Amino acid sequence: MKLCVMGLGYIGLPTAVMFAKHGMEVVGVDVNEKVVQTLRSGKLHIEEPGLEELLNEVIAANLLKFSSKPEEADAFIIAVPTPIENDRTANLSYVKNATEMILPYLKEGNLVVLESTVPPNTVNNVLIPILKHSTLKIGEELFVSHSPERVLPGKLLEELVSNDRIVGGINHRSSEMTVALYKRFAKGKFYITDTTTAEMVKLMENTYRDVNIALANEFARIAEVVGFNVWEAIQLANYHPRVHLHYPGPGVGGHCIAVDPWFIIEQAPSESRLIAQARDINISTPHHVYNVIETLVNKSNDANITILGLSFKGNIDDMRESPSVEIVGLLKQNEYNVKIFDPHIKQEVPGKFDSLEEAVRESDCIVIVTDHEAYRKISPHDLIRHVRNPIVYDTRNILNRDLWVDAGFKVFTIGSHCPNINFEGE
Ligand code: SAJ
Repeated sequence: MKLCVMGLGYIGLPTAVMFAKHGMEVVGVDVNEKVVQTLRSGKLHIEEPGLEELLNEVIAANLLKFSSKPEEADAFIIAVPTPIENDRTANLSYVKNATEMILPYLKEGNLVVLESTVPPNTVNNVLIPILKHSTLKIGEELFVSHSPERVLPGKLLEELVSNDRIVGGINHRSSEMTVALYKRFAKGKFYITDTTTAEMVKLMENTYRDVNIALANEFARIAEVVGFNVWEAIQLANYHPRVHLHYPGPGVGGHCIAVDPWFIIEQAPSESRLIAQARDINISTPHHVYNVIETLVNKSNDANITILGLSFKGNIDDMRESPSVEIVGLLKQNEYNVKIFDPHIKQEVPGKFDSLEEAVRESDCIVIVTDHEAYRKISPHDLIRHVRNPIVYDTRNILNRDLWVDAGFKVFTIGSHCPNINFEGE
């Protein structure tokens, strides 16, 4: 059986590799020629533990090849990005383009699975009208489903296998074919539903997290005003068997949680009031972090701020929608000198240093923005020699407070009482 995967990003590539690893002949297609060349040479253009080894294994076994054009196959998976426009509506141009690209290659009996996260009714209102341009009868000769990816970057290979899958076919046959396809490697449970429900399930999962994180961020701001430690309070509240509070931080990043709620708001704006409010709180959180930094340093002093972390969350190289980028931008706009250190980000970023020591030299405030494991291991006793003012602001609560205080740092943590901080105007 042959598979054609459209889109070789964070989801399409590992998916293509997994199918090849499980014996399918796979062609991975990407419109970006550079991505195709990189992958052909056995190198990755993204960071994901374990993926490069597996990629080379399946290339060597002749099971996976890469191209900028689709080929005839038994099944097609569309895993292209669905970015958000400035007006906060979904940009479905990649989905449309990928669907149009496969049209000439479709044959009777084929299955088309949309994996990209999309607003409700995209399969019915966008995919099907394009697929109707083939001469095949939809649902009888051509089968279609939506099976959203739900894997976590950094744990992709493991979660592709172990996660449960939602399968929303346009009819039962489409769903059954989709289940049979993914069963080649997926060990989780399969739940069959209709396409619109499948689209909504994915959006609801991520919206649940966004709203829950907004609540945690709100509790953090309340803690700073009222005077308690939100981290301890959340931990204690979560001992209740039916309470699962999320954690505050510098804001919500990534291409999923910061984006997906808008896909619901777009379709039902008047009904999505809580979802929109949560988005507002999370979007304003980097500004809150900036305001706290302002209160911690003496601006007249030509202040140097060290930002630890550019990726939107720990131990990955993904900067999409990262709150850190927003915080750096705000600091620069306000004429702070910003030095950045992030061992996971390989690309050039202005102000980014390759060594921690250089990034903290003459620093007036070190801000932990990303919860990279590497930052937990920093020795404050070594660091203090290089800084100008020993102040650290931890927006992830990852530092060993006693250790840093013992080394001579003033430690501030988001969501705990910071004396002398005035949050006026937020
Ligand atoms: N964050 C907090 N507090 C928390 C949890 C997360 O501030 O308690 C922040 C993170 O630092 C990050 C952002 O939220 O900036 C999102 O991180 P995440 O780990 O929650 O989400 P993603 O975007 O890496 O992955 C999510 C996952 N969805 C769910 O857990 C419901 C993943 O399973 C999905 O596959 C992915 O979105 C997606 O593609 O939709």
